[in-house]
Amino acid sequence: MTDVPKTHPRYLSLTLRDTIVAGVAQGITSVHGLIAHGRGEAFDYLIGETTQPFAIEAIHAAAAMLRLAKHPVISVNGNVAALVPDGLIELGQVLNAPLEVNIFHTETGREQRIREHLLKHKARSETSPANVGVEGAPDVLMPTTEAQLSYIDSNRKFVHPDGIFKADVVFVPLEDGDRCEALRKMGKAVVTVDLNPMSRTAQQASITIVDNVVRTLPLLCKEIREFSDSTAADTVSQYSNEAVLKKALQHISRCGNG
Ligand code: PTJ
Repeated sequence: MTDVPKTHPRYLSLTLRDTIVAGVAQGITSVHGLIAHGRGEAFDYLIGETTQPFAIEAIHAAAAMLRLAKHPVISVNGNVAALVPDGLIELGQVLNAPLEVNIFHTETGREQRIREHLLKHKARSETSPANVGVEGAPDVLMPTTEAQLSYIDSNRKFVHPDGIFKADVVFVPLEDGDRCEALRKMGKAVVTVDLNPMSRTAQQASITIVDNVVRTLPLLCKEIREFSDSTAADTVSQYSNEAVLKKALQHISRCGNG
């Protein structure tokens, strides 16, 4: 880790950089993930590096949708595994949902290293007896060749038959676009977290939380815990992703004007 003093005005942002760089060094995060992170940083800067009201609105709807889901699944790539392993596991616990490793950039052994990293953070696996007894710990599912998504050619098409393949709602933070479109075409709802409100994923998801995933996860877990099922269906039906994305874009353009 670099020696960034806590008093540095950009301490948090620089610490996150260290975390993602460490992810690459550990072979969890793709080197391409650094570029994706930089893109995210730029949008976070424009957003004000805090969770804005349009993100709160989306988090509220996402909590309702995930609470109502019959088979929710949390998709994990190399960036989120490095940035928020504990947050992903907490989300799996509150939803009683599995985590599924699914990466875009194919690299030998990276999927396994992500799995092991999640297990170290107390996820569970049939082949990891150490964590089997951990109460409520989510399972980690791996991609297979037995189940494949339609409408997609990349490595992301390989999924687990009991995971993303049969999910009704998929939580897909920091996505590259193609899979979000494929999942929607397959009739699944997609909740994403993406700092860029103009990305293809942001535009195609059912619910887009325009916020940094490190700020979103604790808020989302808290909302899910507190949500009343009696109001969830109304929250989902009244939500407009288009309107929320418009608010995010308006916020960004106001920042630009001064
Ligand atoms: O591990 P892999 O191989 O699956 O690769 C993961 C990345 C993220 C590299 C891959 O999915 C990718 O290339 O993604 P993109 O197309 O660069 O899109 C990533 C999106 O996430 C961009 O719109 C970024 O602005 C956004 N983003 C980056 N960091 C964050 C973020 N959104 C929320 N929180 C962040 N910390």
